[in-house]
Amino acid sequence: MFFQEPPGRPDLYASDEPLHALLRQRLPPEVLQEIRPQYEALGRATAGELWDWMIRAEAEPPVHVAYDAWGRRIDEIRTSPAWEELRKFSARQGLVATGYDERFGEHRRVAQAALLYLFSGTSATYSCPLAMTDAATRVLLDLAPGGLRDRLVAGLTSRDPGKFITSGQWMTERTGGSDVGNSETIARPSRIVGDERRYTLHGVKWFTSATTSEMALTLARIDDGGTTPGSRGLSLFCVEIGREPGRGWTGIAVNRLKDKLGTKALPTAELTLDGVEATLIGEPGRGVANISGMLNVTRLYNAIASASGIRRACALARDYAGRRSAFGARLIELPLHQATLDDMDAEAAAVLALVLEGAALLGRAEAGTATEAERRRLRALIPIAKLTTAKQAVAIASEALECFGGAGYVEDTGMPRLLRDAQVLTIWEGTTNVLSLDVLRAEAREGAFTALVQDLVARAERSYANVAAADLATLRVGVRSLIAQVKANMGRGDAAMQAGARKVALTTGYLTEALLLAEAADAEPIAGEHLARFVAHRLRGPFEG
Ligand code: MFK
Repeated sequence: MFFQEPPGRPDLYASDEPLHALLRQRLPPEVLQEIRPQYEALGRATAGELWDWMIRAEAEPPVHVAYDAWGRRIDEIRTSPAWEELRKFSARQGLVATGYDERFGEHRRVAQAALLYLFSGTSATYSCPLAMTDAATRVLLDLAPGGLRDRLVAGLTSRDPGKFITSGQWMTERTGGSDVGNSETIARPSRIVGDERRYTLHGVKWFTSATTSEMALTLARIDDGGTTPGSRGLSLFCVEIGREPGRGWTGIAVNRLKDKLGTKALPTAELTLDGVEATLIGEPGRGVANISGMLNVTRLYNAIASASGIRRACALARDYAGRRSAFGARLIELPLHQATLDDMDAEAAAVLALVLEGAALLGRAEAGTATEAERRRLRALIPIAKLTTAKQAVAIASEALECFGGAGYVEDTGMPRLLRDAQVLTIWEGTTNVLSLDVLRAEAREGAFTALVQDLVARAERSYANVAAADLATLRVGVRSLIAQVKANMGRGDAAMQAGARKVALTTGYLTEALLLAEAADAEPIAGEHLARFVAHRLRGPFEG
């Protein structure tokens, strides 16, 4: 009797040639030499303990216990022991800490992004609490009063599992996840402690991820005898969450956990803030602007999670193709299946190239070595990278399920999870449309899109080794068409600009990926092959050669 051999557990570092090549291109040899053993260990973990914890954490999703047996409100959120193992692993590997490690200078974010890329897809979305922890660190370092900063940053960036803490980010309210300016939560002045202005918060936060964290950043409207409507009335606060065993949370009630399509291991809750104390961060009324520093980090993490999910999906599909036979051959030997897998790998390489460019620019901006043009380019690149890679993550996850045939649609193969977990990447941290409009605003404020396009023009005009002339010609035409499209939209007025923003953003994302692959091809011919495939299936029309 025939039984199909299941897919194996690929080591996601050892087999990732594009990653090896891009890291050689992006990191100085001494940095790469220092951190490579960690990449190798993480790769082995993706085939070992991370895989086990991921399966277990998904099988034991968080449970909200509102009351104890005697009717006392306890609001415990019980997560799997495997979720705790993922927390400890993250600390030991310095997944947040590496982004602040001065030893790596401007390369810190690339070094870190590669770690996160190896981790995210096999982490049961533990990458979400890490994203918000990292982003909170950035905001506290940039804006928090000294006392608050000193109390929290050491824990957020600790490599010691006993000291490592995580942060949530509570932005979404019933009035809107995208239109944050409608937030209803009120902040009432309470007291001053040292250099900290404390308030009590009152309202409902509708969608709070990583709800088991020790702290959270959130927005509220200061009420000092009256409130200011809209986003100009919002201020940024840090909540240090107090929980007493058997007595619930101090000043917060957990209403319920969300029943989500995917990210099942990740606790996401509705909370009522009922007088919880919080510390003001930055100027009153500058909440949206101040939390934006956080959004830039979490959006990069989102793009990294997309790249990681894509890579995992491709690796599983390829592994399986070597084990499954049909039509008298292994799938890997069938030309059309082989071509499909090659196209998927090319897309994975393109996405990774974009993500590492975002990380490189962020690292330079944070280390103070970015030029003014690079800072503006980063401002546009982050939303474009987030929205483009998220769409690609859904497409590739769907393709990977197809590579498994019916098995890809059956829960206990683990494959459907790839698609469910990818779908959130287009939604949280700003939907495709919201981010496309963000690019328009960033252009209006600081010429961010112009800086990005200027860089694309310069890249398209260069010559490259290992890139076919026809492919480079397609990219040159693509950049010219993009500029023409933007000018045409501008000429038709604001509504046309908005209506066309998504197409412009996605086209820019794909062109950036392609031109980054072209650069990688200078040193690594394989990148030129990936580019050829990527150009053929993403950037050429269906009837072009
Ligand atoms: C796997 C890892 C993934 C991580 C998972 C985390 C899970 C968390 C679940 C969530 O989804 S949390 C909620 C995420 N929510 C969002 O992402 C909100 C989406 N909406 C937006 O991004 C809107 O564009 C925005 C709320 C920012 C619009 O609000 P406004 O009030 O219309 O803001 P406006 O006027 O555009 O900008 C206000 C100020 O902020 C301006 O500064 P100035 O006042 O100085 O002019 C802007 O320049 C600044 N700003 C806005 N966005 C910025 C920014 N600055 C820098 N970067 C940005 N991205």
